Amino acid sequence: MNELVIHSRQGSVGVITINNPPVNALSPGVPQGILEGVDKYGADDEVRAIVIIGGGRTFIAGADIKEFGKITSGEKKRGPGLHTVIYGLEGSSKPTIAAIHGTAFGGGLETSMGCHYRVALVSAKVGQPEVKLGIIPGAQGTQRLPRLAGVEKALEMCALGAPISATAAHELGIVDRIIDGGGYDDLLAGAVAFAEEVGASAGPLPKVSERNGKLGTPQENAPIFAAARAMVAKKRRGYFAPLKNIEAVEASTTLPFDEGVKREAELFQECLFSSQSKALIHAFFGERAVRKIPDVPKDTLVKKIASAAVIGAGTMGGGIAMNYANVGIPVIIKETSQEALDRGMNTIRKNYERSVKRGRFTQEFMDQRMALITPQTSYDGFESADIVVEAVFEEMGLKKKIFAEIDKVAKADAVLASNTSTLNIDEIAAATTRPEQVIGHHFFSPANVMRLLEIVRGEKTSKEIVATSMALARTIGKVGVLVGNCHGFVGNRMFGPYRREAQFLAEEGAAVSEIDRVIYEFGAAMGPLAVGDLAGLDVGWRVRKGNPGLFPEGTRRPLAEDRLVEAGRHGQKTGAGWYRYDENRGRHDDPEVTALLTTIAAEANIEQREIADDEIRDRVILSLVNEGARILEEGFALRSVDIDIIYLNGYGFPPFRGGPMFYADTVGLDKVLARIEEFHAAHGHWWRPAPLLKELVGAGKTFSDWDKERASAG
Ligand code: 3H9
Repeated sequence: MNELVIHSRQGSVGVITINNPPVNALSPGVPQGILEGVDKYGADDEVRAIVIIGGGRTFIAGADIKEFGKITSGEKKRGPGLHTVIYGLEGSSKPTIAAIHGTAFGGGLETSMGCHYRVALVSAKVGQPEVKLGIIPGAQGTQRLPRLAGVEKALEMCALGAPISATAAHELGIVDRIIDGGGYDDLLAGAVAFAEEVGASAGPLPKVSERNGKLGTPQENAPIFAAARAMVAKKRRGYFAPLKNIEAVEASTTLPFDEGVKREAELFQECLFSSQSKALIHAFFGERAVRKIPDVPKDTLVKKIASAAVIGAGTMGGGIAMNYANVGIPVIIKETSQEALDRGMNTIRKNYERSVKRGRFTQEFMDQRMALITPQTSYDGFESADIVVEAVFEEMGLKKKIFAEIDKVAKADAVLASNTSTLNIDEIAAATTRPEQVIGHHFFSPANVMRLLEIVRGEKTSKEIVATSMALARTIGKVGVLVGNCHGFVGNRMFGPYRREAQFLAEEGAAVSEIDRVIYEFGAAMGPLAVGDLAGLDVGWRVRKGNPGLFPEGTRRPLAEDRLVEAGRHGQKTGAGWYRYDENRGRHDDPEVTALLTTIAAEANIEQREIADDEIRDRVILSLVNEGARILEEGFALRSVDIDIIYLNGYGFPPFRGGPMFYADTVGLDKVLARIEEFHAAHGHWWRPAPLLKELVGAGKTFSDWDKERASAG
């Protein structure tokens, strides 16, 4: 026995408890500890059955993902590890029972499927989420799950990775019994009782590997696999692993069990070494890394947020209010006129109704949420709100006026948040007598859907307000990333160059739809020009007009969007922008735009030419990298992975590329720098290479190295 796995006895039942907090991952030592338990109780005449259970809050959440990097870097060899355990559990002469609470994910579910039986608490979840890490289940999951749940369900679970409830798992035949009660003790007692029952009965033990009844015939399976491939092509465009998951499950239906396991191992290996898997694992750990703020210790006081108030019932304000209501926090929403308030509440209601229609939740649930939102035109009740979020029009004078008002009405220790997307948070904070309580909460549209929350720390923002905001982000289901106070913060500051380059390319002769196609094929949800049309071209136009300093004298400035806006083409909402839109918002190339671009080029002396796809890709994507490197160097983002998480969750950057900074690491920073220098020589000012990029290339380092060094330094 090692300390990661504890062996104990409850009467005639041997209990193997995994003790590897926080999630009982199958780290080195855990598989061995399980196997030792199986061997020990197998040899013990007084033991009639063996229960395997997770200590703490969960069963086993899967293989230890940290180990994968060691394998792909060559630091470690992949051994038989988990397979030996699974065969050991299945081959045991005494019944083996997995007792599941929390999550049985990945290798956890696979371990349980090596057992003869599975019991679970009703609150438990099971799943094969490996695909989200760019891999397939590599410990027989693709061969065992179809044998228990049937081919169709196994395909869905492996190719999409969504978990299912214990109840659903019971109905499908994955779980044999739901244990009454809600706690760990109930589970253990229920599992031991079950083990005594099966331990007392004679007869052969059921082995999942021998259960072929649900595998279907080739005729039955052909349309199922075709449908799965079509579904994946639609829902997971550009991803590698979903297709490999389908292939592996298919092997379970065409090959004998052991051969299927071999095929699974080959496909697992192929996926594990893919760049997509590395990118998705980077994103997994990145999402957790961004929670760590070096100078805000874990024990910093986090204020309890039990009530909220939002100022502004526009699209953003309404979405923000929904976030609070969705997690049961009562929220006041304030507008200046009854009419604007009614309009805002109507939008909120419609959003909820749409979710009810789609079956995402019940009418009752919607009614409860709506009841938590109090619309009003006064500041009544603000004195007891734990957080006040301002979400009014993006105009400094107005924001300052609102913050001065909030200062008078909000309770002494309330969090005062602004949803500004570009403005100086210190200037806003200075309108109050308590700048240490002011912080930016930059939500992304639609605020009730998008996962990103940029949390903008002002010069005087207190650590408590930072810690509270980070915790609150999780409570309302967002990925909170702390950023510094610069124009556009991190996301929008980088988005400027991204869209600027797209415009420059169009002015230089690349067709509008070609620019968007290249970036779409790179994996983005939408190309940069189509995004402009969706968001409204007038938004950027207003920013440019209001900030003449953005394009200093002597630098090239984008001309096309200003001309489009001035011609009344504001994007989708006016039926025309970069494209022309039909009544169903269908997008069409517009010769008028091509003609306008030719005119602009002639007037501004821009040579129009054929532009290759790789130039389009690099000019658009590497503009993000160069600006990201500057942001890092200036300290407005804590780590390069923070930038990646912002781009993955707020800007539709393809997850399988890991974010712009990780993508640059993957390409090789020397190659990235060479390309940027090439663009600098050809296009001047905007492509000056970021000094940090040069420094990293000089030292032979990556952005990930930079993050690691910063982490170990502080
Ligand atoms: C697999 O199983 C392959 C197999 O087929 C076998 C092949 C041979 N490994 O998310 P949290 C860490 S692939 C290592 O904040 P929650 C996490 O980084 C695996 N570390 O908690 C964090 O660390 P820190 C398939 C892991 O309550 C801490 O635990 N399984 C792992 O919000 C807490 O995590 C999956 O993909 C891991 N497997 O959510 C499941 N899991 O505190 C991945 C977590 O230092 N995990 N950590 O930042 C999850 O989905 C969630 O963690 C879970 C808990 C839902 C379990």
